[in-house]
Amino acid sequence: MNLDSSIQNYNNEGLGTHQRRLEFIKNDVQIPSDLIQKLKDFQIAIPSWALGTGGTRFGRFSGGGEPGTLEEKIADVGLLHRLNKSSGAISLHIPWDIPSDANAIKKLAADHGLAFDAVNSNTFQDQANQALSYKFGSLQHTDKSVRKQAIDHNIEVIKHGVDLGSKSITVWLSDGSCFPGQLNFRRAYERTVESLKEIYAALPSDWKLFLEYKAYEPNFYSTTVGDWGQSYSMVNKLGDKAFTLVDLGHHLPNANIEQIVSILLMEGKLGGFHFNDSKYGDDDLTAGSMKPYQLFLIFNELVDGMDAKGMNHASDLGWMIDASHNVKDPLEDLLQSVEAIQIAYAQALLVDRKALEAAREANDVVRCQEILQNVFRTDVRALVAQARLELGGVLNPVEFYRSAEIRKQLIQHRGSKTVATGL
Ligand code: LRH
Ligand code: MN
Repeated sequence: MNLDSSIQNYNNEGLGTHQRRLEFIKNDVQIPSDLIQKLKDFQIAIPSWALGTGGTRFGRFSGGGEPGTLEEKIADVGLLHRLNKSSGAISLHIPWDIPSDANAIKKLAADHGLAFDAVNSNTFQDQANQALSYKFGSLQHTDKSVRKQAIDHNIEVIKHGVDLGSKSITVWLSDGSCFPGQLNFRRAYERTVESLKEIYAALPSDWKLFLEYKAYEPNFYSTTVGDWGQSYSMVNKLGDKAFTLVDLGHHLPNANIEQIVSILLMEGKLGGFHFNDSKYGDDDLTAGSMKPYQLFLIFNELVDGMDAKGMNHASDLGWMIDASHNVKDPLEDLLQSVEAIQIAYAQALLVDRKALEAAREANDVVRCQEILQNVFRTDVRALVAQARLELGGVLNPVEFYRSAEIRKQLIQHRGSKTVATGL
């Protein structure tokens, strides 16, 4: 039986239960008339570097059937999109995923209904044929020729992106220092901005540059683009096409990420997200698996802030996942992340903003919490499933993925030893 008909059969079996659940929430909650359409338009890009098993310095436990080529990675993202109809883009990492034939890759992606989101440069590793090392940084490096090598790499990444129809580049710099005294912070900052200006100058007119900050790792004393303030101050020096990218795992413990998001958005310098979750460091875990309330609070600020600026929820920010899978099937993990993000967005669309603002202006603290937590405790999964169903997707993607034994089929086709490039 082909995939389409097994999906049809699966949905038919679950339709009754789904409609009861949908009826229940429709009777229980005031659903904005455009909510389902907004969920259907909301597409989340899948990272090309998170389709295999990740690992840590202590070990890597492959699950088998991993995509060994860019073509197989596109097929896997295409499969995710076929199931949830919400993963309509792939974000490539260069040089892990250099397209051998850009037009062929572009066509293959289009056949799977996929576009190319931000391309990612990599100056945090030394490639085999690389002349100069990034051991002591890239755009911050004390040696001008190392900075030039890193600038040229980013410009090359932009070229690959242009060939694929991407409209943005994400620059994450591992640059920093591991010990007190090692680095002149001001020089490192100035050299990084000077280098970014050369990359910015190479941006096509309709492109964006996302500068991703991170508190620590792989440097463990300072990171030159270490927090939202450093990234924000740098992108302001670059120009209107430069924005800050928020990776949820890149903050120090207890950082108020939803507040950071609201300010960057208000300032017009929020470019997009790398969604994941974490309990301790940059754990790159499933979105919504540790702190689902924080994910909801972030989307609550996003909907409020984007509506205040008349922004288009689906297209005005970069919605991307950045995860690494140590113990879960990568595709199941990604399906769970997309679901958690859609749920947080749907809940944020249900918040009665007029009532919330009135309670805030009245300093009715209890009422403010009641308004948010009533929504957070509302089960919106039937709404997310309805949006999927209307796009021809699966009622419950993870359950279907398992019942169809898709990983088993991938292992039969690809074997158990294939390794996907990436983290
Ligand atoms: C750094 C990071 C960055 C990517 C890498 C794969 O921690 O979040 O976004 O380049 O992971
Ligand atoms: Mn990231």
